[in-house]
Amino acid sequence: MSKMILKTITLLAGMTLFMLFGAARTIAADASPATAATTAAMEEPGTKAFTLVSVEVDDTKFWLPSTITVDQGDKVKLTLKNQVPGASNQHGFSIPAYNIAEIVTRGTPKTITFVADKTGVFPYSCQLHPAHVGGQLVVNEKKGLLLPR
Ligand SMILES: [Cu+2]
Repeated sequence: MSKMILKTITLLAGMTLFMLFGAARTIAADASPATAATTAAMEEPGTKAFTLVSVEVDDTKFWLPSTITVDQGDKVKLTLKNQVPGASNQHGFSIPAYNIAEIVTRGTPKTITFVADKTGVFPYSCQLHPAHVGGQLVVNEKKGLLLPR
């Protein structure tokens, strides 16, 4: 008899937890779009964080997004993900002007940080495969002369 009561209590406790968690998750889901954007942009004062993903579309490999823009002096944090399918599980990511040259293995994101101390437009690409389409890092002067805000 007491076993049955115990089972009932356990079941009720489980249902309560489930309901509480369900409610909490709903609230989190409602709040997340704005929170996620804010977190990405303001992770740390003066830090600009981006996720760059290597993908393949119709037999062509790309690092996306194709342009990232920061201000001179910003600390830049790049999370690099290689999601290109196929036999080769490694692609490169390089910004020669900033002496950056990384190898990114599929399934193992890599995070790099650097200070954007030089202004200008700097190409990024995969140093392992010249045909792999890259993009550009735009570093504006402090006043934002290249792209007004
Ligand atoms: Cu590549």
